[in-house]
Amino acid sequence: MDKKRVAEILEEMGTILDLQGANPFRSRAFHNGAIIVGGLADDLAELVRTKTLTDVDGIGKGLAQIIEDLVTTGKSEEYESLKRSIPPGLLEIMKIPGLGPKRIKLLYDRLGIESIEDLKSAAEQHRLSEVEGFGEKMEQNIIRRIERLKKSSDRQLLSTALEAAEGVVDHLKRLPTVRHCEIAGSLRRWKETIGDIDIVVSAAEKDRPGIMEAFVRLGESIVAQGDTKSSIVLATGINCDLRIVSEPEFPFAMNYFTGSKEHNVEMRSLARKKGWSLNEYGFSPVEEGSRKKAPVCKDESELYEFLGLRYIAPELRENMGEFDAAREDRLPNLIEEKDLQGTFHCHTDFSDGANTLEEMSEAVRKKGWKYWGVADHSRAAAYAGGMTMEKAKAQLKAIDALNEKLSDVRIFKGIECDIMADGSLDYQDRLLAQYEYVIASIHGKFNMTEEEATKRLIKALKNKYVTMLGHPTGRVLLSRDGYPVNMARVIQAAADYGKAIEINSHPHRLDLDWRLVRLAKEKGVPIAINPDAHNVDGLGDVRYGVGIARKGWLEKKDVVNAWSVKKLESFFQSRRSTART
Ligand code: DGT
Ligand code: CA
Ligand code: CA
Ligand code: ZN
Repeated sequence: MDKKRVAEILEEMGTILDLQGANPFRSRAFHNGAIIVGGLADDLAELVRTKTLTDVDGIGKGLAQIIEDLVTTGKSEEYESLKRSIPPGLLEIMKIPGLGPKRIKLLYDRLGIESIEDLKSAAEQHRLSEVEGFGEKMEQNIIRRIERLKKSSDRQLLSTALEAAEGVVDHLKRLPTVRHCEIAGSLRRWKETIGDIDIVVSAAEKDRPGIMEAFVRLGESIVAQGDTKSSIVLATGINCDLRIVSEPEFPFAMNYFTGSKEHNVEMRSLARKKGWSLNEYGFSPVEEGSRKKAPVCKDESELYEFLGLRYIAPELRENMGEFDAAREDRLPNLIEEKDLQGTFHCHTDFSDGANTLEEMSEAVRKKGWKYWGVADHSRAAAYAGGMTMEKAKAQLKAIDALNEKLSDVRIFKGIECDIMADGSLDYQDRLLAQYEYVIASIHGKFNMTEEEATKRLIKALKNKYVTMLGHPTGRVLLSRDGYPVNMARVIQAAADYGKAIEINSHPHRLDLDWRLVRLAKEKGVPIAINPDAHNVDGLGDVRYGVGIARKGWLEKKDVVNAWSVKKLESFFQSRRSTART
């Protein structure tokens, strides 16, 4: 580990101590240590080797030990345990200018704010002004700074990028000179976060300057402008690249710019084995001066066919086994949004949702779905309007009554029940037994070691009444990593106990991660694509969940909410009779 990184870690340790409200002398030792190490003229590794670190002014025994651990092993137990001692989101908040550790600690102690997301919503709801030293003006400033910070961060949410890209594509498609126009890049592969937007257009050569002119006008600023390639920055702060190619080149350009890089490398190597070199414009003979006529491909599927492969869907193009599967004709028949017949994990105004049971049912009917599952918050999630047992019982009655009335939509009675710190559930079995299904989720006490978190989740899965796990890692994309947890063990436990896991489709979460979705599928764990909807519009978020499900190789049969009401009724019932308590 080099000097710069060691200095960063010492600085971070000092900040964590500040956030804890530790003795200021102690934290200052770390901040000073960071400055000293960062400015060392001598070779740090040499100082460690000769055990002369403590000779440096300002570096005591304790600090020297930490530095030695970092330099020799790349790790420090003291650093790791300090990191575990605070919610990871608190350090993120430090990135917002004007908020020091003292203030952040105050907000954490008083309002439980532990991430940038928390802070933003508290500022928007004017809850910060309740705390001394914070006023309305400060709230406005904080919101603005958070927005700026998000714009400048190098990646964006899939949902933000998709919306922006679709706007650009709509615009370009309206130009009569544009033949084809499609989104490529990580967005077409449905990655959970996006670096920049890539769009490919086919058009006649003479029309290209005009198209580029129209394109760059869509940007807040122009990064580069040419006849075949331009790059702009859109209002959301995201970059957007446009390539224009000829009609015959279009499938090749789409394939190349969809990526991933790793997928492309393998494509090119397969082509080479057949004597062709492959690039974004087409095939050309490897042998110089060869008169071999390059194959023409009218679409991507012909391109794959030429290489002896079945068509590989963009979501799978990560070079993670898709080539073998395509060769051996065992690619999955990927789930599509139209396969969904309903969804679970929906909130109503019984907890922190905005709409009533009736309004949600109507929205579900309009979507053409057959059913939906209510899952409001349980008591422990007090900040989210968690229901008292009385309120929960009243809701159960209300659902029964509404189900009597509704003819074309079936409401499943569910609950999003908090998993307590020890892995037990927030509600007693007697109440849980009255639900048709139970989503178990963690909403508090994120401060755990990996072992603690893993055991906590496994214990919850083992509960007889639990049907599925909600947002399993608690991550918030671009803002907070999930708690450390051994998901392989958790997925194995779900398989052992016959439980399902959700893909939380909220664009900030997309949790279960698609890499783990594949593991769950291999283990035979059914997946629910859940919107975590807090209003009728939120139901639409299943779109992102479907993308992640496809990226995780899921088929219709793997997805709980592609099943019929009948199959679900027996699935929910059988979970209880087979599960151990
Ligand atoms: P991003 O933008 O970071 O979310 O990810 P991508 O995959 O959209 O990457 P980007 O925008 O840099 O490039 C788009 C595609 O172009 C990428 O997926 C594959 C292709 N590509 C770009 N650079 C290279 C390269 O150096 N080698 C190969 N084989 N392909 C490349
Ligand atoms: Ca990109
Ligand atoms: Ca790009
Ligand atoms: Zn939740």
